[in-house]
Amino acid sequence: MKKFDICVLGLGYIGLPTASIFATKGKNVLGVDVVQSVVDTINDGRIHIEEPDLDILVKAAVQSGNLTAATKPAEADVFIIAVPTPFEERGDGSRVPDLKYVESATRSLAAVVKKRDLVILESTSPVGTTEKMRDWLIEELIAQGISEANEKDYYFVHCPERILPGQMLKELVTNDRISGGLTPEASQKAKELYECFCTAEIFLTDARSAELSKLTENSFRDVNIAFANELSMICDHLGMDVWEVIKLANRHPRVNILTPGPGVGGHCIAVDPWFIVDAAPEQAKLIRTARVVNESKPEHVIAQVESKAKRFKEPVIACLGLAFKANVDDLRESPALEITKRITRIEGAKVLVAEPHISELPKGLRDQCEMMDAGEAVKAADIVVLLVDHKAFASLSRPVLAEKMVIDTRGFWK
Ligand code: SAJ
Repeated sequence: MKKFDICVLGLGYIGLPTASIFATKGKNVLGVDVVQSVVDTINDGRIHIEEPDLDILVKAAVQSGNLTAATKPAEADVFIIAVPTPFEERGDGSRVPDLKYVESATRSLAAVVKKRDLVILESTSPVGTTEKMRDWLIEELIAQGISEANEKDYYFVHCPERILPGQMLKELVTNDRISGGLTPEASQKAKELYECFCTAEIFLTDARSAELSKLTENSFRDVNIAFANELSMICDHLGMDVWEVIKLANRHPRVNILTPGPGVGGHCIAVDPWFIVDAAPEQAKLIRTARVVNESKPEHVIAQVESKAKRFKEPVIACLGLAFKANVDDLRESPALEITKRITRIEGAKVLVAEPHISELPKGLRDQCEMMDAGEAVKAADIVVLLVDHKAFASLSRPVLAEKMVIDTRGFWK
């Protein structure tokens, strides 16, 4: 079996750029994904997700011979786990973290890990997950007959990813990082590894502090977006222009209100605060309320569209954008998608969808609406609902828009 420098488990939005950048820095990297088509695409030097310049990086990494992909891990000195950490929705409305992907990735290492290897968790995870990762691995090694398996023989670290979709390749290099090990030696080893491409500071801490600081960053942003979204609903209630209010308030030297939108999406900010709420439900009042406010925003937009649609017998409604935010193709937890699905249920409505970042409509919309170019959709519509501020929508004809009923959830045309 070939031995690699690094084995990255999970070749999604985090794992693929990380594996590729290590490969272009001369490390011999094996990328692992359970989906065969993803593995084939990468081995072909192509990508299965959209991110600026990622295609160039992956192609260079594969062509150099330093990046190969497979469905199973192999021997390496370092293992990086970058798999999803979703939540599970309980009947009572509470959400609990679902660590099944981290657990199965960790257990899969038992067949290949050797003493002194470094095992890094990059996936955003609830407090205590790095300790669980250690326990799962030792348990699995013992189950496979290595009865002397001991946690002291391996280095376990949490190094949360912090990169922003749309600017991943830049932020991968220039963002400060946190290296939180179960031991100081583990933190130090991971720091030395990331220094091969990270030009910013790498801070050493313990694993639990690393886990909570990552969750805190995204919860901080969620709370701030909730403030903007709540303000937009207050302004709608008062018949006022939220963009004007925010513009003026932001002229105060210590005020910086974020931008309201149709809700908060993506696999990070809409998910991570729940991990804190789950861990400390009595204490996390503000964080929970921010989630509730942001989750209520799509409903508010739907009500606005329904109210305008009532004025037509058979309204034609153009929904602009399905992605969770501007200039990406990611539909995970997207409020735009949720709103569009609900709009298709408005009686008598014909729904036209423009989403320049995807080539076909997702399931659940395919039979309910028509996908078309944004300009054509706007021309044909009675009501235009701007859901995502994609650059591609900036050139839409203002005179044509002026003739339509417009719901601009992002203040894009202000
Ligand atoms: N949004 C607003 N108004 C704003 C800013 C964002 O409505 O003023 C919405 C976006 O439209 C989107 C959602 O919030 O639906 C999240 O977008 P985002 O750009 O704020 O963040 P993400 O989810 O793309 O990436 C975040 C980043 N975290 C922080 O900025 C604290 C990123 O650095 C993390 O690496 C990433 O989560 C992650 O993977 O955890």
